[in-house]
Amino acid sequence: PRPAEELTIWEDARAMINKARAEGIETVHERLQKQTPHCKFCELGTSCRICTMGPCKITPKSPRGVCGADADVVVARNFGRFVAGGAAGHSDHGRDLIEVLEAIVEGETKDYKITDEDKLRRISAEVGIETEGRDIKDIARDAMECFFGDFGSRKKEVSFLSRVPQKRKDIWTKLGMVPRGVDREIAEMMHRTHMGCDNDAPNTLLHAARTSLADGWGGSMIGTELSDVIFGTPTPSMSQANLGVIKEDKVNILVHGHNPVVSEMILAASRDPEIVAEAKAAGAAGINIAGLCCTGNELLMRKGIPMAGNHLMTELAILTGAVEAVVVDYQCIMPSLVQISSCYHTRFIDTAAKARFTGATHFDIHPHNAYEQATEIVRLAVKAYSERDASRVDIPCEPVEIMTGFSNEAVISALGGSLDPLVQAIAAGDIRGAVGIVGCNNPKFQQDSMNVGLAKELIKKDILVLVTGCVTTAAGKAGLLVPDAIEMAGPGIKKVCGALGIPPVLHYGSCVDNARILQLCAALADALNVDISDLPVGASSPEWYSEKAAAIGLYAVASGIYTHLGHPPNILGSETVTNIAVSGLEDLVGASFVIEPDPVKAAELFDERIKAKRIGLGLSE
Ligand code: NFS
Repeated sequence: PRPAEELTIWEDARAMINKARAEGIETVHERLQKQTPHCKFCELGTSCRICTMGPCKITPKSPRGVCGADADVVVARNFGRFVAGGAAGHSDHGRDLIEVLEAIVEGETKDYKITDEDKLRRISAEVGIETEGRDIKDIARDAMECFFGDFGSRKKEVSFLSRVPQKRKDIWTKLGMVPRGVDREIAEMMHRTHMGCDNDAPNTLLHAARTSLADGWGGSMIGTELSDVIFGTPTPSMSQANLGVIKEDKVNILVHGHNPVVSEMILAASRDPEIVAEAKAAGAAGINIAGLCCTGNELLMRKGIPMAGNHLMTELAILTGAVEAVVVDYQCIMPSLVQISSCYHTRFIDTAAKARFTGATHFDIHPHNAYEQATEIVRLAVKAYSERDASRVDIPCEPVEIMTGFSNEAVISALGGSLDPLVQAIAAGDIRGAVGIVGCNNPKFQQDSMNVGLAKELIKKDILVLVTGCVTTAAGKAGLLVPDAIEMAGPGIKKVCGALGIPPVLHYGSCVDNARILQLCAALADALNVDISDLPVGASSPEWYSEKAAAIGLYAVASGIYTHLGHPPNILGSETVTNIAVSGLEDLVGASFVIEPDPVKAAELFDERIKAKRIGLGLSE
């Protein structure tokens, strides 16, 4: 096996990989090795399994599938479906928030409420709902109807397109890329890629972009905004990250997945004095909730709950031997967690009808029973504590401090009520530009080497970094999410962030919260009276793996944001598709993808891009 040092840059991860090996427990790294080399056709995107005349693979000797589809068509169809899968994930998550809002409006839950009434009024007004002098429940009902409507077929465009600069919308209109309805675009992608429909690769790709826009400006944005309405809009606070947030003397519950709906209830139940007393009676010092992946990000942003780890830490967290329960909702949850939990006293609990795991304990959680179910789950964890084997516990490090909670609302308030100071800092060149580094871990890369490496390089060049998703924990563990990290930044960032007392790398939330970054870019473009593609900004997903990340990358590009990926999607089997992705899109939407595995080189590419955009705006380089 490859040495742990090669697999990850982190001490806590290395310790747990070695513990797994010593205990004979298989992790993602061993499984990757067994799966390597991967199928070349699948890697290139040139295998087709969408009908039973096949499956087909495109080779020089057989350049067309049984139906006659060539490499371009096969690759474009596969990629289109890949993006649709990602958009479906984010957007179905968004829909779940509308259903919670519905339960609140209909009086079917006492566990959830409207926490940020101001925000509900604000976003309702933005989508054209009358708010003046109306009762909050009536506004909420209209907002619920409006957002449910964004998923359907009766609208010409999703409601939050009200936030998109007119120039951008004109481009989308011209290209036939205006997202009409979330479910509609996803269903149409499935239709177009059925055998015998859209057999023109560029045309398929335009619809893939439209589908991704329905995610970014539709489902994801609704998910973010309603999560803020229901659970509170994030404000800056301090917390901690890495495996050291798991506490030896406490009942440890890890919440994992993406949606705050269940995890917020687990958190509330863990603070129930009666259950805390039960934990103490069992000999524990208390109950400790820590997060993994994006559910972790949601609780971190709003409640300051510490982050145990990102994607490649999820298996390793259980290997500490000190986790009583892993409570999951959906997405990015490796099924292997069930097996690893069973090697310890750890209870693995699934909570969503649409994401069940063989071997898990299932709790059927809905808005009407959520808190009561959560109390049962926390009690299960308390019970498991007495079964913990102290001789197998190893918590390999002390936690690192991080700052979190940078919603746009929090940033604007820190700036004194408007974006003007940020615009001025950009104009003056103190902040030369901004890049959102987002997305995952992938065992094909040394964990977090690129996520951290790129962030460090960019801030040195006075480029502000915003992080979401699994890059959050990476940046946090590297010490980049604290105000002191300005010491690692260039002079301009040091001056501006130093004066504001904020880090040079800002935690902007979970992956659906990339919608916050879209909104910020749109607001900046409006403030400068330009298009988003004119801004000195970029996006990157260095270590991405998921369909969701592909959807994010594509909506960033389609929104006019130059986007870096550490490795390509499975499209290289088609020259046409590859060329569109890395250059052709530039002419169409004013931005494209760039693939670069080296973080230093990637930072240079961003530097060049930002220079060019600054000059375009009449600013100094
Ligand atoms: Ni994003 Fe969040 Fe992490 Fe990647 Fe998965 S948790 S939605 S997909 S792995 S960043």
